[in-house]
Amino acid sequence: MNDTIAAIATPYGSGGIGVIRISGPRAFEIVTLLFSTTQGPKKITPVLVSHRVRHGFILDNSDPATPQVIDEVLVIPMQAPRSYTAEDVVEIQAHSGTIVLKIILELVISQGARLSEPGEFTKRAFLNQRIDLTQAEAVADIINARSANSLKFASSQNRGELNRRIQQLRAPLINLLSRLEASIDFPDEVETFEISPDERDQLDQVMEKSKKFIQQHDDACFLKDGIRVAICGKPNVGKSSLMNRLLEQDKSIITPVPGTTRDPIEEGLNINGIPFVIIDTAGIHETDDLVEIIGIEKAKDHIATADLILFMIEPGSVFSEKEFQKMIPPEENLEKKIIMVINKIDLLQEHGNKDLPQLTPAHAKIPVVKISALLNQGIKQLKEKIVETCIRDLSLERSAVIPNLRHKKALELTLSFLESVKTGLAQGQEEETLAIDMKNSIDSLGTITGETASIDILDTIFNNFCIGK
Ligand SMILES: Nc1nc2c(ncn2[C@@H]2O[C@H](COP(=O)(O)OP(=O)(O)OP(=O)(O)O)[C@@H](O)[C@H]2O)c(=O)[nH]1
Ligand SMILES: [Mg+2]
Repeated sequence: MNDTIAAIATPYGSGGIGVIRISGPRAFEIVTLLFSTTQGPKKITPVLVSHRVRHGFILDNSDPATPQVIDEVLVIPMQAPRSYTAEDVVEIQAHSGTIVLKIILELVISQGARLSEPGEFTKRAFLNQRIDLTQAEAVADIINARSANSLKFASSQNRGELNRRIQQLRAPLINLLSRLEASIDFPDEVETFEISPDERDQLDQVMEKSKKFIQQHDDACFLKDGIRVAICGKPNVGKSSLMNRLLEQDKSIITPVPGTTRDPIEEGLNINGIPFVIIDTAGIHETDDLVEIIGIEKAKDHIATADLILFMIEPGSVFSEKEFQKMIPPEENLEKKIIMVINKIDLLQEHGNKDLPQLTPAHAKIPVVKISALLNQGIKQLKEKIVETCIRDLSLERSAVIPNLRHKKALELTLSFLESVKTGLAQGQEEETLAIDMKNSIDSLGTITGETASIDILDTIFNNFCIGK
């Protein structure tokens, strides 16, 4: 933390502007050595005033007699603690080209800065207590957001919303622990510990809220990683044709030959800001073809792990309970969301409406959408139905705070400690034992915000960042 770090903060490649970021006690000094407001040999040392942009040039002074202008730049100095890392920071805005940024970075390093590690700027912001751990994690989430929704959650977390909620959970626990400890430390002055109805209420509320957060994580996983939609059906019903229509690109091979698709093909798709992963699978039927058999096994794996199944069927065929269950086993289809997609409705004129497959009464609740993948008909309605089916029972609008997997595990741990506090209370356990469980539950909440996070946790989090962030 005592050295000065530097990195290129913008993506590799050509662009309008590229930023080099320098943070640490020597940031101002290093930039002053390389920066000049005039193009010729440096006559006066420029003064950098905090939060004032300066225009000038980065010079290579290795031969002081003939300084070489590397690039025309803007320099933004930010004195501690009013900066991203809460240290002295200078950002150099140069033109963005691989070579120009690399040379400027090398000059900065030749003056004594060190190349930063991944996430080191954000890590410093955390260690300097400008942000808590959930906010640091949110920085990575904002950078990696793949949909408007993920961005919304990450941004609210970045503003400290999750931190506030976790502190709200911790506060009553800390109060309870301090009462417990007082009765342990001063047994003569303080009465034997007994939990008050209010405290019991608060304990229950903390547990309730923790459970809710965990649920929100599970719901939101969909929205962060993409809702997995598997297209399944018999060979040749038009699964690959539908895949390509949904994606609006030729991703899967389409032929009139049944058994065209073997390997499952998956691709991300954004509908109304919600990320989906669409999976085209091999047609499921009885076959002796070894390659097809493997493809069918894989198709079944994808059906089992999908969040939504598009069960495809074509006019003229009959919905058979037995075949349906071969594709989607009954235990799956109780929990799974399923849409029946009748494809090739352009052929109906030929066959007439009587050829539409009918669901059996047992499956009457499955929504049906009619499309023609060939003529691109009904695709918009199908997309709407997909969104409606998946989002219907998610309770996300009420709260924009979404714990990630790490937070969820910490919350589960907290819950298990609080469960044992409750059992302990019921069984009249000793105060010392109760206090240990209470303390563990508080510490485990603290790993979320970083108060009690170990070096290992910090390393795992910051190593996932890009360099320069
Ligand atoms: N008339 C008509 N033909 C279609 C429609 N959709 C697909 N087809 C045709 O049906 C045939 C099979 O289409 P695919 O998309 O390859 O079917 P699939 O279900 O992926 O087939 P497999 O990968 O072999 O299981 C092709 O000849 C398509 O042109 C449609 O809406 N109407
Ligand atoms: Mg196919």
